[in-house]
Amino acid sequence: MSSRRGFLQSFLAGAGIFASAKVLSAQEMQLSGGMPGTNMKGKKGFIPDQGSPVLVETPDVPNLPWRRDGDVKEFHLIAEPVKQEIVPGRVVDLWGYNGSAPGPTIQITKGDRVRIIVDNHLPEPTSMHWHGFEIPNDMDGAPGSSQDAIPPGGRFVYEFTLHQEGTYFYHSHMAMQEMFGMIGAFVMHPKNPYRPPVDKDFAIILQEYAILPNITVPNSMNMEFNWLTFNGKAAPATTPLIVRHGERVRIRLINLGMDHHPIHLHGHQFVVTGTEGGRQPASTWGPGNTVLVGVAQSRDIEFVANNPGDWMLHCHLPHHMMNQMSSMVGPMSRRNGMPAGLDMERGMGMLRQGSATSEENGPSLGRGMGVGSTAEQTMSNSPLKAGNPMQHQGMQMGKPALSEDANSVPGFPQDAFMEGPMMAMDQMVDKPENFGLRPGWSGFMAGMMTFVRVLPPDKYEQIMELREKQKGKKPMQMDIPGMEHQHE
Ligand SMILES: [Cu+2]
Repeated sequence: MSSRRGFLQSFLAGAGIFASAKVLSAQEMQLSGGMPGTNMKGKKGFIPDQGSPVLVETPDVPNLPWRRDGDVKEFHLIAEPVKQEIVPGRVVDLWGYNGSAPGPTIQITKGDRVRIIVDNHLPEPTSMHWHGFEIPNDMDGAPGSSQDAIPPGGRFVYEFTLHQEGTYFYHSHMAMQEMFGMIGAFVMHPKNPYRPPVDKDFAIILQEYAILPNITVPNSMNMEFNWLTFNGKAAPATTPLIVRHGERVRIRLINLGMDHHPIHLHGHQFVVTGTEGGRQPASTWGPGNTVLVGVAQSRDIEFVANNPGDWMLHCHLPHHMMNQMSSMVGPMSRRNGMPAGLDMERGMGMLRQGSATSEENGPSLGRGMGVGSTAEQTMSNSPLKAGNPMQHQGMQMGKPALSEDANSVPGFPQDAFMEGPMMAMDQMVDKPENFGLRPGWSGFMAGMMTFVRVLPPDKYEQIMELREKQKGKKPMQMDIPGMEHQHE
């Protein structure tokens, strides 16, 4: 990868752009306000009278730097394999762009002419589609019809002028590559902010992966998923959206997977102000708190953060609020040695024999995910007995986590205690944005889930300060015994 680093360095140096995210975002913010028309070209830092739209923040995903070449904004995307840490200790092999899956966020202003150089560092052909863009057909990135696929080691240069506004995205137009992480946000800002203007603007990309235990490569053929992510992270590793009490907030949700996701916000009503086709007229805005983001769609929601607190924002499909799912619920899971459904291969949709509807593949206790589900868990009948993992959870919470007669209640166990190690990992996911959350919070966060933290001014400033201090520093080291071996 040294050649790539060398290239990137010269690329960035040539553009006068620093690799520091902080400098970059400040510069982009100036520049994005300075491009309302061709008469402004070259005037760095120009601020239009009517103000600029705020820069979109994509938690856990960088912005893509760019350089100016005459009237053109030039971007560079490298399609390549990526090591993505979904939660602490779980590094998986995805494909993405510029070291990130999802790829970095591109932000431009309506009217911009852009050039996007796409290099293919994958072992197979790829192609880049600009989803929803009204651009010439030969720039559309449909392999076989609008262009030849980009071969391994190859390059394709896309160039077009953008006259649209809204939440768009780019993605590989090879279907299985789409399920491997190859998507990124492409925000087209209006020249002047919409009314009412927002104070904070966030983007979240929804993705899902099927990854067997002890394996790092997703099964892109699968129809059921055990890792559900916001911007490449599953809760509690997602980074909360930090908002000052009273601010107007926009969240742009983008979905490209096998499922539709009903995204729900606690504590507030919002309005849907945009789709993958751009801004919606205000006359269509009605209150809601759950928005269905269908496959290949984007939805912009806006609300006034008028209710202080740490509010959950999550997909409301129950299975999408879990990590590393396996068939461990229900009374049958309490009997030692009882098979709980299919074996690992068939549980992931890889049939060995018979049709999908044949008797042998018929109803079972659920699809196993391997470890901990192919065979039933060996567990004590007394949850509070010494040595039972549940006791640990109970101790953590300061009181017994389960009632004495739990085993006599039909359906037990159902909930979180059975999900993975299910220990709070507050320290492992420590970051400025999590500062001040209620202790143990992380034990109840999983899958497509994060917080919108509506903070009073003092707490808001405190987190902003911590964030400044944290910049440029290495991520927090994990000091949880037993987890070290999972790192590379
Ligand atoms: Cu979902």
